[in-house]
Amino acid sequence: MLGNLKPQAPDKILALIGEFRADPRQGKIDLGVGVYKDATGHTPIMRAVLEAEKRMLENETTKTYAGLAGEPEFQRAMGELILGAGLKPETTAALATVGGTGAIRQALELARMANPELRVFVSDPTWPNHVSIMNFMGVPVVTYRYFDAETRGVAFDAMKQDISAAKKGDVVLLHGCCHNPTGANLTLDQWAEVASILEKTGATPLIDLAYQGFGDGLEEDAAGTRLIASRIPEVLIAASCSKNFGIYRERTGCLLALCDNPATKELAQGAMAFLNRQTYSFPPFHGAKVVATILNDAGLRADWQAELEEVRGGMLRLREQLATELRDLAGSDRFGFLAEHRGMFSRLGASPEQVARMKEEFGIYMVGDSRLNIAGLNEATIPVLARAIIEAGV
Ligand code: PLP
Ligand code: TYF
Repeated sequence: MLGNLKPQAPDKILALIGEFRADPRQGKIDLGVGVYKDATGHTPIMRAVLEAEKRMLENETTKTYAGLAGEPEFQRAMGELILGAGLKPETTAALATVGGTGAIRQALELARMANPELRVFVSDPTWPNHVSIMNFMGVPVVTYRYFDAETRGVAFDAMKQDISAAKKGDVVLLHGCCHNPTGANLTLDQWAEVASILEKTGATPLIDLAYQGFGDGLEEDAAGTRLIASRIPEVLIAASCSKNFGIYRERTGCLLALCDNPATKELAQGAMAFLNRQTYSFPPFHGAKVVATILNDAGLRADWQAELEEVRGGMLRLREQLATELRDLAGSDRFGFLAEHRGMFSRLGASPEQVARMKEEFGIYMVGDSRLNIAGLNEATIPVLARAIIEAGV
């Protein structure tokens, strides 16, 4: 039976990890997979996470099953982190999931249970896993234009035109902040225009919030999501704790379904718990407990926020240094977008040949669409990258 299986194309981003490791060159630079790294190339465990784990080790007395939809303290803390004072617990269903990816998958399953004819509108480009999951599920994907290859900003008029075609029963997938892979984001005024289109069409937004705290700050990065939540009656939010808590391998995420009345919330909550049960029964506990412990303790929370701010500020400084270096080398401001983009990624706008040349000649690894992970840089490698970009003819 299993011999009938067909080979699967590997994830291009994850494949880069192996390729980079196999490269024997000394000065190679890894700007591939989206994992935060400090100046030494290490992905540290955050201080508050270590402290929360220490407390858990001291206090936990059982490993019996916990909540099928997650623990209420985690659901509540995540709801407040994402929605702030706008959280309405009586109409918000919440589910602990296997990372942000699990939240996206369960959101799509939930939407398809509610509408078997579901179509999903996704930005062109988007995180490749979005499209891959939808293709695997057999859910039709419609792309909307998003990235302006000339300015490397958002092609907002085109985006508005394309998402206007989404109808009631369709889902429009939006990146809450720190767009992956481009780094180009909507302004708050543009979020308001998107909300007006969704109001008019009745389509349901699914907001993928994987980088809250990595762009302009915890509150700022949630502002678009909060605006949509304040205006649209039904909103799905798939949040990841992998990046902002640095707990990638613990697989921690959460799906929120904002409903317009308590009866619908009960239906959604029941369907979401059912989806967990059908997929893996109970969601992972450890990472969710770490997150709840941090968010519900003033001291740990303050320390976590301070460290997250250091991480965010460090990436912003790297962006500015790279943009400055390139301005000096290019003699123009055409790479100024690198300082405007937010989050871990920027799409450089290099051709596949130029990306290949940077890898072969300079040992610089980025994703084939010229997405680079800013956190993979440090003060010493910025000039190396800048020279490679110019020499490759970008
Ligand atoms: N969504 C986006 C846009 C991402 O970049 C990621 C990356 O890791 C995820 C969701 C899911 O993350 P995870 O499943 O590791 O929590
Ligand atoms: O885009 C990235 O690099 C991160 C990590 O299948 C990632 O989101 C990449 C691919 C994948 C899972 C996670």
